[in-house]
Amino acid sequence: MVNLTINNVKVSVKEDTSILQAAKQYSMNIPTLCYYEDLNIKSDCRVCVVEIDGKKGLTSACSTPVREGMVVNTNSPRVLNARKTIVELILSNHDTNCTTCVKNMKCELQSLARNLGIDENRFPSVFEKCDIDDNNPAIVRNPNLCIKCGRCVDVCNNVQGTSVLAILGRGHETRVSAVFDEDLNDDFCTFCGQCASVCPVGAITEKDDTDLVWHALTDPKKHVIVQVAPAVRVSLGEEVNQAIGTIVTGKMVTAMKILGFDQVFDTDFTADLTIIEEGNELIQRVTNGGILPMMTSCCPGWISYAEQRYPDILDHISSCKSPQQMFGALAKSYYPQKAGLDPKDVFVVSVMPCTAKKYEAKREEMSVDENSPDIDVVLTTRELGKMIKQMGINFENLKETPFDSPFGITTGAAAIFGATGGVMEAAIRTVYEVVNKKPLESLDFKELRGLEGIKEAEVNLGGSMVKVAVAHTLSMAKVLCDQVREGTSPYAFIEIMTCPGGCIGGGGQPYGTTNKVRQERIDSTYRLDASMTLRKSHENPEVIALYKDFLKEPLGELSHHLLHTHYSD
Ligand code: HC0
Ligand code: SF4
Repeated sequence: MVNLTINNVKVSVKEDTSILQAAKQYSMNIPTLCYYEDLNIKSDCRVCVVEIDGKKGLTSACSTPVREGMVVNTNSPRVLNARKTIVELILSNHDTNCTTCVKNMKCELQSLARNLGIDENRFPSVFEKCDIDDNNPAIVRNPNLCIKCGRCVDVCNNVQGTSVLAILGRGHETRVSAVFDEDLNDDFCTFCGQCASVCPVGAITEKDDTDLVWHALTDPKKHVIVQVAPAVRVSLGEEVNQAIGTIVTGKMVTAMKILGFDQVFDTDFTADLTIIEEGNELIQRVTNGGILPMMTSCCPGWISYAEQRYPDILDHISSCKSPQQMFGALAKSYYPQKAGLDPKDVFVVSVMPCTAKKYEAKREEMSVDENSPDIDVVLTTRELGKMIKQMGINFENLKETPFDSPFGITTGAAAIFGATGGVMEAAIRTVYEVVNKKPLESLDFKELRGLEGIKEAEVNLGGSMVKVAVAHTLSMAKVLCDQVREGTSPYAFIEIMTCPGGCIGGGGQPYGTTNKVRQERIDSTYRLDASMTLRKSHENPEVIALYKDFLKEPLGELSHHLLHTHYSD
């Protein structure tokens, strides 16, 4: 352990801890605009400067490890003046029209300026307005708000390995942009939104579609229904002042009824349906000598990555649409039939933890009726939080309401879809029992849970041991894809999720998502699973009824028409 003094407090921390982390462990937060837990950026913004006894200049706390006997002052007049000067200089080259900014009240620069008491800037403005890049279906990039902290570049390059964003130019010309200064849409963007998730200001955000939903909700001709993804119920609470990981399912449904949705349905229902279709597809591929390993298809960031970078392995990807799109297809076919409505009057909204779902819903093959998309609008968890606040709902005091039928009964298998490894675990629970014709002894596949980059397990299917693997983040997906490309993959089935931690860490989730937050959301997800009476997709009675009344059989003609798709290179 290393002993030192920070702001007159004697502290003792592990070797190689940075001054920033040491202070944090003792409840003293040193401000920063570039440092982000889980990322690898240091000393870019220099807001975290501190004074060290015996040292002439100021030192950045994020990049300096503690030393025995060090005496640190994080708030001396010299430090405060330097910090204030740095922030004033950033503000002098920034669009400071805060009230119209999407990140108003959630902006790290704004709250830092307020904490430093910057009422007036001592430096003249050198800000020049440039064009906003909003050609991407999911992400908007506003260079007028960028502070060049480098977080988005780091997450895009190092976590996702997609290298779409770069810091270009020098000196006054320095800027963050898509490589070659192209539009974000022209490059290899996967729409994952991880860049938006870590941006400290409003420079990269999801496309805000809340106005489209308000408009539909006030249109008397529209029957507006909404589906909510598995990961939203363990994260929406953070948007409305609940503790991280609070499970808010019932209150969330009530809030959406107050917002004016005619029916509130659960994407978990079509997650169960996906397991039936995808499970049967796997069994068919294994027994008929089909292409293996089969890879999951429910994550649109992964699909877009595969289409761009691994066009030669697209045959490995399951033909199943994602649960979001299976819901959309049923919402524009089966549902209006059952509810006695004209499909043209049904307006379908999704609430997803994901920005790439906005892109998925716009893909042209995602329409039962070629003139209109199955999903009309996709909102992120953050956008739903915004609507709840706009409506003035006191979330904490809401009563709980169950989801509506016929897409309301769900299982624990579907609940865990939102965590990395969850889709695989859900699939194994069903495939094992269908193939082996006996119940699983334990439903919990602990080796597939947690934040390890790649996880694997073995399952006995019909007497032979079959290997499966799970990867999250695209840099980890690349490892498994390279094996598939080279023909060396030892697996029969692979789950890939684009975002760190799976959908619970999606690009549309509440800001401040770190590994600690991811783990809490994951823990809630498995608590939810353990608390449910039904924990296997093939035991969902509403799914069984859907096959009986409408689809007839898994992988049947109607299923193929509505629930399956193809990919293009
Ligand atoms: Fe996910 Fe999904 S699990 S991708 O993360 O499969 O977004 O939560 O809704 O569609 O169900 C996201 C989450 C979903 C889908 C489901 C899958
Ligand atoms: Fe990179 Fe994802 Fe952002 Fe696209 S959305 S620029 S892939 S981090």
